[in-house]
Amino acid sequence: MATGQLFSKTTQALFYNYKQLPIQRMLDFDFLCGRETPSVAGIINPGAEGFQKLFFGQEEIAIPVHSAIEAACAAHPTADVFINFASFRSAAASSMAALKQPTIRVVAIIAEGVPESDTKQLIAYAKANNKVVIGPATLYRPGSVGFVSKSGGMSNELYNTVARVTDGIYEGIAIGGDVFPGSTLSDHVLRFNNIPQVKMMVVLGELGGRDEYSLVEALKQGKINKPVVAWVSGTCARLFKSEVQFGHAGAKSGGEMESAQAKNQALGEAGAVVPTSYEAFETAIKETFEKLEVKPPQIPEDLHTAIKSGKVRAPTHIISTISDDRGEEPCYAGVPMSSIVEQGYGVGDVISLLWFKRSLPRYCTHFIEICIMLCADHGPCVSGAHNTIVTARAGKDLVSSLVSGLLTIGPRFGGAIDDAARYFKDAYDRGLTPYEFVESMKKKGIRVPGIGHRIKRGDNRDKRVELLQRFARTHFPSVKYMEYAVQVETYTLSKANNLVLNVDGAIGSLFLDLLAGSGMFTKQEIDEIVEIGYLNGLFVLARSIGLIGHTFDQKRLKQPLYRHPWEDVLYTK
Ligand code: Q5B
Repeated sequence: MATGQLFSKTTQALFYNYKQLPIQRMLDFDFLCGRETPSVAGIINPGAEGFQKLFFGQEEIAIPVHSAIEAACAAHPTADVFINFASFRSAAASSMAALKQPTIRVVAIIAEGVPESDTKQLIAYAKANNKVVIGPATLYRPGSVGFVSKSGGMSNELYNTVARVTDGIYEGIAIGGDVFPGSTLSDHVLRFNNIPQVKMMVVLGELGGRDEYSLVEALKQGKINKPVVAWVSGTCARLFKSEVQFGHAGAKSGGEMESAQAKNQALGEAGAVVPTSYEAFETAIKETFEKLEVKPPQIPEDLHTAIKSGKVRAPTHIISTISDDRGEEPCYAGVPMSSIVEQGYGVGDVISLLWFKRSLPRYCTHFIEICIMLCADHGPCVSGAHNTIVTARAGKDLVSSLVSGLLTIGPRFGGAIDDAARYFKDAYDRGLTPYEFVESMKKKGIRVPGIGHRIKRGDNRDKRVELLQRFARTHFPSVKYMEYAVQVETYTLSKANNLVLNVDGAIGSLFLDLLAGSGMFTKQEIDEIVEIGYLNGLFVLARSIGLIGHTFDQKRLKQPLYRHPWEDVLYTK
């Protein structure tokens, strides 16, 4: 970078305080300017670390986020500009911290109202250390407009205008307002005319002198073949009774020829695009640029904004029918939370809404709740609880301990409800006798799901099964599937004393009765529920309660790492 030059096309900054919008605007500006690297190398967000996703043109990029200035400077030693978006209360402290970093050369403070005494200290420190403190910088957009003006002050105004309505400035020159400038407006316009990257010229003259006439001559002689949009300011001079000297030495209308009106007219007649007033200058530049075959780069519109304005449509990636949290309050299957609470809904009702997408009669939801309560736990020795206990004692967290227990739920342990419902329904609907059903299963080598237990026997029945059966016989309109399961049990018990109807079999058969007898489901819906397999969910949900309890229990008891005793293993070759 040349001596004295503050910024180049590769300058990178650290952005202090996470403000998504201004950072995104900077990156959009980079993109428009054709920068190859983003001007923001890193973000400092006190106390937070990670990455922030932002757009660089159409691409998403991840900008590193650092929790402290020192860390950011160490990570990005070539980022020598510090853009401080801290509030006026804290901007001084963070700016000073940045100035003290050897890698930081320029600090730009955005806040207004920083205490003067603090600002003076910053200035003094910056001067002593050959650093620069600046406020918000003026940016320009590089493009294909050659701009020449007499006034330096007005150039800034026009840079902004040109950047807004074209693809930006290729080169901007203020020749100065003296009577005899070193170079003239036409010198630069003729030079621009030979630069291929310059597609049109914008000229801002002013009253006084005859410089604009050299441009008029050049236009008349056909020396300029690119569009020229020109305006000579100072048309208000005629409103004054006597001659007026404007800011520049040369800006006084000596006679009619030097008036802004005369020069504008001459330029227009020579072929320049001359607006009717300064206010119309911007539109004239815009319209002239639009006629060129130059397309300014466009910032891609955010998808959310484009969808909102109806410009685009985008396919959704997820379809959901059971709940919605977009409104004032979340809804389960269309029922708002407040109704669920105010109408005294229970867990059974919530399961009805979220699993079956409908409100079921109270006896159904009560049955669901009984299932949950009865299956919540069955002591520490069953597969699930054992795994959870071992995991908790290995020092694992709640979710790991819970999940390790849940993973044992399957065809042998707790996860036989769906298969029990499938096989009992199929056998009953096909009119198979219990004998035909059990023997056909045996031939296929399949154990009857819902039948058999490790400790329950014909003379030591499962109390849970009895409780469920009693409730159903009292409240369900029909218990045909359950009665069929009982007949199957009678037959299997005749074969072996452990082949009782177990809790999975009781729930599986009774849920078939609930689905068929409640009148709330079509035949097709029942088939779908059985086919998809909703019912193991009851055991998974219920047993989670117990597994969580076992985790807490082990942690409360501060139990050490579990090791299975050698004596309990048969070592054999
Ligand atoms: N035999 C449950 O078996 C168990 C037979 C069968 C025909 C059957 C077994 C089974 C189906 C799956 C099922 C849910 C593995 C159970 C639950 C939750 C729990 C758990 C808790 C809780 C038990 C001995 C003889 C053999 C077998 C024959 C066994 N079952 N024949 N159909 N279903 N059931 N699971 O005691 O001739 O000697 O070769 O797979 O419904 O998980 O509390 O513990 O709340 O946590 O190990 O209640 O029944 O019997 O394998 O030694 O078999 O009976 O073919 O005949 P066992 P085995 P044979 S509830």
